[in-house]
Amino acid sequence: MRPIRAITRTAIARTAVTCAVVISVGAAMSTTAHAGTPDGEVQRQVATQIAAHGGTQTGPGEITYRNGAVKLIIPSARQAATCPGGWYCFFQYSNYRGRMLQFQDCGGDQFLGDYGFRNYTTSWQNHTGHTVEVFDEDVQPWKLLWTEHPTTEAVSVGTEADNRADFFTTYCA
Ligand SMILES: [Ca+2]
Repeated sequence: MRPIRAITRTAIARTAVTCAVVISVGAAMSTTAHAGTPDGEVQRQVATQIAAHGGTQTGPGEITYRNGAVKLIIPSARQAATCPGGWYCFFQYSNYRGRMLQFQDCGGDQFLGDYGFRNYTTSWQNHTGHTVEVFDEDVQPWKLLWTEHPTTEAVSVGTEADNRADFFTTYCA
Protein backbone atom coordinates (compact mmCIF):
# COMPACT_ATOMS: atom_id res chain seq x y z
CA MET A 1 0.00 0.00 0.00
CA ARG A 2 2.72 2.47 0.90
CA PRO A 3 4.39 2.65 -2.53
CA ILE A 4 0.99 3.17 -4.17
CA ARG A 5 0.15 6.00 -1.78
CA ALA A 6 3.53 7.60 -2.42
CA ILE A 7 2.96 7.52 -6.17
CA THR A 8 -0.51 8.99 -5.77
CA ARG A 9 0.83 11.82 -3.64
CA THR A 10 3.52 12.61 -6.19
CA ALA A 11 0.94 12.60 -8.95
CA ILE A 12 -1.27 14.98 -6.99
CA ALA A 13 1.68 17.26 -6.27
CA ARG A 14 2.59 17.31 -9.96
CA THR A 15 -0.97 18.12 -10.91
CA ALA A 16 -1.05 20.96 -8.38
CA VAL A 17 2.17 22.45 -9.75
CA THR A 18 0.87 22.20 -13.30
CA CYS A 19 -2.35 23.96 -12.28
CA ALA A 20 -0.36 26.69 -10.54
CA VAL A 21 1.68 27.33 -13.65
CA VAL A 22 -1.41 27.48 -15.83
CA ILE A 23 -3.12 29.86 -13.40
CA SER A 24 0.03 31.99 -13.30
CA VAL A 25 -0.06 32.41 -17.08
CA GLY A 26 -3.70 33.43 -16.81
CA ALA A 27 -2.84 35.90 -14.07
CA ALA A 28 -0.10 37.43 -16.18
CA MET A 29 -2.57 37.97 -19.04
CA SER A 30 -5.07 39.41 -16.58
CA THR A 31 -2.42 41.81 -15.28
CA THR A 32 -1.93 43.08 -18.81
CA ALA A 33 -5.61 43.92 -19.00
CA HIS A 34 -5.89 45.33 -15.46
CA ALA A 35 -2.47 46.62 -14.41
CA GLY A 36 -1.62 46.01 -10.75
CA THR A 37 -4.41 43.56 -10.01
CA PRO A 38 -3.68 42.41 -6.45
CA ASP A 39 -5.15 38.93 -6.92
CA GLY A 40 -2.96 38.35 -9.97
CA GLU A 41 0.09 39.34 -7.98
CA VAL A 42 -0.91 36.97 -5.15
CA GLN A 43 -1.24 34.11 -7.60
CA ARG A 44 2.11 34.93 -9.15
CA GLN A 45 3.70 34.77 -5.69
CA VAL A 46 1.95 31.45 -4.97
CA ALA A 47 3.48 29.96 -8.12
CA THR A 48 6.92 31.33 -7.19
CA GLN A 49 6.64 29.92 -3.65
CA ILE A 50 5.63 26.44 -4.86
CA ALA A 51 8.41 26.41 -7.45
CA ALA A 52 11.00 27.27 -4.78
CA HIS A 53 9.69 25.43 -1.71
CA GLY A 54 7.07 22.92 -2.86
CA GLY A 55 3.70 22.61 -1.19
CA THR A 56 0.19 22.41 -2.59
CA GLN A 57 -2.12 25.31 -3.30
CA THR A 58 -5.27 24.81 -1.22
CA GLY A 59 -7.00 28.17 -1.71
CA PRO A 60 -6.48 31.72 -2.97
CA GLY A 61 -3.07 32.72 -1.58
CA GLU A 62 -2.91 29.55 0.53
CA ILE A 63 -0.18 26.88 0.25
CA THR A 64 -0.26 23.76 2.43
CA TYR A 65 2.68 21.63 3.53
CA ARG A 66 3.14 18.33 5.36
CA ASN A 67 -0.42 17.07 4.88
CA GLY A 68 -1.93 20.17 6.46
CA ALA A 69 0.44 20.61 9.42
CA VAL A 70 1.83 23.87 8.01
CA LYS A 71 0.27 26.61 5.89
CA LEU A 72 1.62 29.72 4.23
CA ILE A 73 -0.88 32.52 3.57
CA ILE A 74 -0.10 35.22 1.01
CA PRO A 75 -2.78 37.84 1.61
CA SER A 76 -4.21 40.10 -1.06
CA ALA A 77 -3.82 43.86 -0.79
CA ARG A 78 -7.41 44.07 0.47
CA GLN A 79 -7.24 41.65 3.38
CA ALA A 80 -4.69 40.72 6.05
CA ALA A 81 -4.06 37.10 6.97
CA THR A 82 -5.68 35.85 10.19
CA CYS A 83 -4.05 33.38 12.59
CA PRO A 84 -6.77 30.82 13.44
CA GLY A 85 -7.43 29.34 16.88
CA GLY A 86 -5.31 26.25 17.51
CA TRP A 87 -2.38 27.60 15.48
CA TYR A 88 0.68 29.77 16.10
CA CYS A 89 1.72 32.13 13.35
CA PHE A 90 4.73 34.07 12.10
CA PHE A 91 4.14 37.29 10.15
CA GLN A 92 6.35 39.05 7.63
CA TYR A 93 5.60 42.58 8.87
CA SER A 94 4.62 44.30 12.12
CA ASN A 95 1.01 44.33 13.34
CA TYR A 96 0.33 40.87 11.82
CA ARG A 97 0.61 42.04 8.22
CA GLY A 98 2.19 40.55 5.13
CA ARG A 99 2.76 36.85 4.61
CA MET A 100 1.77 34.52 7.44
CA LEU A 101 3.27 31.10 8.16
CA GLN A 102 1.16 29.00 10.54
CA PHE A 103 1.93 25.84 12.55
CA GLN A 104 0.11 23.64 15.05
CA ASP A 105 2.53 20.81 15.85
CA CYS A 106 4.49 20.60 19.11
CA GLY A 107 7.28 18.46 20.52
CA GLY A 108 10.22 19.32 18.31
CA ASP A 109 12.19 21.75 16.15
CA GLN A 110 10.88 23.20 12.91
CA PHE A 111 12.77 25.31 10.39
CA LEU A 112 11.32 28.46 8.85
CA GLY A 113 13.70 28.17 5.90
CA ASP A 114 11.81 25.07 4.72
CA TYR A 115 9.04 27.47 3.72
CA GLY A 116 11.09 30.46 2.54
CA PHE A 117 10.59 32.23 5.88
CA ARG A 118 14.12 32.32 7.27
CA ASN A 119 15.13 35.82 8.53
CA TYR A 120 11.64 37.00 7.67
CA THR A 121 9.54 37.34 10.87
CA THR A 122 8.56 40.70 12.40
CA SER A 123 5.43 39.86 14.42
CA TRP A 124 3.73 36.73 15.76
CA GLN A 125 0.63 35.31 17.43
CA ASN A 126 0.33 32.13 19.50
CA HIS A 127 -3.26 30.91 19.61
CA THR A 128 -2.36 27.60 21.25
CA GLY A 129 -1.47 26.31 24.72
CA HIS A 130 2.03 25.43 23.48
CA THR A 131 5.19 27.37 24.32
CA VAL A 132 7.40 28.27 21.38
CA GLU A 133 11.07 29.28 21.66
CA VAL A 134 12.38 31.01 18.55
CA PHE A 135 16.09 31.04 17.63
CA ASP A 136 18.63 32.71 15.38
CA GLU A 137 21.17 30.18 14.10
CA ASP A 138 23.20 32.70 12.10
CA VAL A 139 25.20 33.47 15.26
CA GLN A 140 27.37 31.26 17.49
CA PRO A 141 26.14 30.17 19.91
CA TRP A 142 22.56 30.13 18.63
CA LYS A 143 20.53 32.92 20.20
CA LEU A 144 17.08 32.66 21.75
CA LEU A 145 15.27 35.60 20.15
CA TRP A 146 11.93 35.38 21.93
CA THR A 147 9.56 33.00 23.72
CA GLU A 148 5.90 32.66 22.73
CA HIS A 149 3.98 31.75 25.86
CA PRO A 150 0.48 30.23 25.48
CA THR A 151 -2.12 32.63 24.00
CA THR A 152 0.24 35.59 23.67
CA GLU A 153 1.28 37.75 20.72
CA ALA A 154 3.65 40.56 19.71
CA VAL A 155 2.94 43.34 17.19
CA SER A 156 6.71 43.55 16.68
CA VAL A 157 9.67 41.44 17.80
CA GLY A 158 11.80 44.58 18.18
CA THR A 159 14.85 45.82 16.30
CA GLU A 160 17.25 43.29 17.81
CA ALA A 161 15.25 40.27 16.66
CA ASP A 162 13.66 41.65 13.50
CA ASN A 163 14.13 39.39 10.45
CA ARG A 164 16.47 37.06 12.34
CA ALA A 165 14.31 34.04 13.25
CA ASP A 166 15.47 30.75 11.69
CA PHE A 167 13.94 27.89 13.67
CA PHE A 168 11.84 27.20 16.76
CA THR A 169 11.26 24.57 19.41
CA THR A 170 7.65 23.93 20.46
CA TYR A 171 6.87 22.52 23.89
CA CYS A 172 3.47 20.82 24.05
CA ALA A 173 0.78 22.23 26.30
CA1 LIG B 1 18.82 34.25 11.35
